[in-house]
Amino acid sequence: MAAIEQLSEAERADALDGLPEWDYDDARDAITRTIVFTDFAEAFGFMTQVALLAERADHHPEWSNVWNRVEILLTTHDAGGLSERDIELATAIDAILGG
Ligand code: HBI
Repeated sequence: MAAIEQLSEAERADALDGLPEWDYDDARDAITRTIVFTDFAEAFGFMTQVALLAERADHHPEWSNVWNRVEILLTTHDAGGLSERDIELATAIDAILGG
């Protein structure tokens, strides 16, 4: 599989335009999103769906869960920062949440 490239600043700006729910973490060159669900069952159900996506994509989030709250950080370790894989996973996550 070809090496995955870190996005340039221009590519990143374009990509983030399409991901208004996500914040940019400059220190990690990553994107983050926090979602608050009704309860733990809702939160964990969401995490289960994302886990299956991540396995299929072979691209995994850095995330934490406290009861009904899920905090997600996406970056590409192999690229040393944000890559197209993160944009694709964030887009798929937004689709699970209904845009
Ligand atoms: N997930 N976020 C993230 N970043 C990676 O670089 C990454 C991954 N999941 C799997 C993975 N890399 C492996 O496929 C490679 O390290 C071989």
